[in-house]
Amino acid sequence: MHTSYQLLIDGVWRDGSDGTKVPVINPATEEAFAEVSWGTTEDASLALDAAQKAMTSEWAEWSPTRRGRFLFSVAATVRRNIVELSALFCQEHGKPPHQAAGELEDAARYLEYFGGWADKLTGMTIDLGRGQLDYVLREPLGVTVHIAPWNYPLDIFCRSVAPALAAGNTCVVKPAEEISLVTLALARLFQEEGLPAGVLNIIPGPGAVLGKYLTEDPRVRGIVFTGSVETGRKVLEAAARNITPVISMELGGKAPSLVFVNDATELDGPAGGAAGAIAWNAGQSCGQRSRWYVRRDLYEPFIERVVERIRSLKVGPATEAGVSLGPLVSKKQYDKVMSYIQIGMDEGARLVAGGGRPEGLGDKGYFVAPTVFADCNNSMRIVREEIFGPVITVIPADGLDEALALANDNAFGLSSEIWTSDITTAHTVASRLDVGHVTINGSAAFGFEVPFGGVKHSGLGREGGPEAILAYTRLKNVWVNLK
Ligand code: TXE
Repeated sequence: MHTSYQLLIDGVWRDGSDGTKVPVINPATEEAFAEVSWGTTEDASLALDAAQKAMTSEWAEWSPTRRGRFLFSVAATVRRNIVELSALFCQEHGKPPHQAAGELEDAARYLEYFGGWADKLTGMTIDLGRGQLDYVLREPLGVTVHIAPWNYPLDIFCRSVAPALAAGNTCVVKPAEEISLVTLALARLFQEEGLPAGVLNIIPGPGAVLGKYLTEDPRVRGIVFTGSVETGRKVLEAAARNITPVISMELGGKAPSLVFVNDATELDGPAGGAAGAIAWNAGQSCGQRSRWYVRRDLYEPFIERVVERIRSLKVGPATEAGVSLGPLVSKKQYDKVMSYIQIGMDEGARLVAGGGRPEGLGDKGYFVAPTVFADCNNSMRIVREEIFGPVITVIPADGLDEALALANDNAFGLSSEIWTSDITTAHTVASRLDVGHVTINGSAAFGFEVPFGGVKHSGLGREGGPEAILAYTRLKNVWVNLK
């Protein structure tokens, strides 16, 4: 049975002003299982009005402590509803259940982390001498616009909405075209927990129309964007019109992983990491380790070990037990990844695993087999560009200096990784990688307490950690003549 989802504007669930409803496709079956109303620019304008009005109504009376407690209570509700939310998430996105539940837990953690910050934001006083008082107020920015992608919709929703609300802002969120039901379902929990009308508004719809409108509007005092570099540029241009602060932009990556372990007996860790990079979210991650630079003498053993590992990865629909990777999120993403696989073969890379649809899954569903390309080099498009699928490239390197130079030779600079048992090598590499995020001997620490974000084309600003919440505030200096 189809279920219909609506927009949230000023605390009211409603259809879009022109009545457009779009089918929501399960990427594992290619069948519609629900429909969602899309908003128009008229709806976006109503949402901005509501968010602006909310800045000076009941919400403004909420103390920081109350805002923090509210976020804790939403986190608890997310956990109480994790089974239903995960089921919807799997259906809409295709993620296996353990990954859907993991992302919901992450969402809850963002709510708790930033909820904890709500009553810890402070201003300061500045001593200018006798007869003068100078103090600095830390205030919310005002109406913030959040443009979200489809790959980690709940994680990304909470990592920006939680600090925005903790700091006293109001929000208008535009989810990605591909994934909006889980965001709307989560927003319902915020409403049920008693968020005043207009503080959180959700408008699904086309980015080219709604995203453009929202980022160009003068009522907006902060923009958060996660998506592609190309759209990121448009958002920056739109923000420039009204000098709207861009709080953060996370524009993806092409993360290198350097394998410089001592010998072949230490290859299990990195080979497992490579298999994980393929499987987790079916490779649709900004931090995916997609370029593997391996010590030349360990290059072939590493490839063998990775191929062995990925044989045990089960591809299939989220409804099947033991699935490691589900389908890609949409036909658009499936076509993109398939076209890169063809590009890799045309460029002369050696296909050592995968390379198309997995066997035994029929012709329905956007499934791509775990794919490994060896004998790659930095001039290939599959090494330079973001594929965003279950595909990795492996490249031999003659020594650490060469591996570092190759790793830094990319337009992106988000995440990276080094595998080594030598402590000096580990920290030397960490200091020389031109990125915002380095992990040593494994992949973790992408959120909550730590700053996550990139350099170069990977974007600006940081998600997670104290700096993230400060970016949702502005300073006002007040001087008093006491004479
Ligand atoms: O991205 P878009 P798409 C990368 C990944 C992927 C590629 C394309 O490589 O294959 O981008 O994905 C909204 N003004 N990433 O097409 O277009 C849009 O509606 C304002 C990496 O999904 O950037 C959606 O809500 N907003 C990334 C959001 O922007 C606009 C995650 C992202 O869509 C807009 C996703 C406009 N003019 C994709 N046009 C990451 N950093 O992890 C569209 N949008």
